[in-house]
Amino acid sequence: MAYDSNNVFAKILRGEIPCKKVHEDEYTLAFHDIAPQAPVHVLVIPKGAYTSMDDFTAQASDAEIAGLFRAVTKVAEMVGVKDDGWRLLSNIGANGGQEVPHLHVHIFGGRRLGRMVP
Ligand code: IU
Repeated sequence: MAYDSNNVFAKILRGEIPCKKVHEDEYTLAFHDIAPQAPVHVLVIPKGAYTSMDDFTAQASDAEIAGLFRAVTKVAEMVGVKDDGWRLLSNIGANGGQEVPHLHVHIFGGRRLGRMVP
């Protein structure tokens, strides 16, 4: 699937839509989810134009891939969930329930989370 540059996270990256920013670096932007599902619910997105983990792992540079995962752990620490445990999740494509077609990983935490049930 071709990347849609009009998706909402692309607009956030371009500064056309505001977000509650947690962290930004060369490779990533992290912000609070607009409809949090847990006391802590943050999204981390790459700055590059990737639809999902599928094209990201196929096309991104090693530096972009490392940058995303390093940012995830840094953000978990910044929002105070790292020591208590937290969850990382990425929905991929239609069956995965992905709504926004720009790669994003969810960080959930701040309470004991329910078990993952597909
Ligand atoms: P999903 O993995 O694509 O299903 O998750 C998309 C998330 O993006 C979801 O948790 C929404 O609440 C969140 N979100 C947002 O934070 N800001 C927005 O403007 C929109 C969706 I649209």
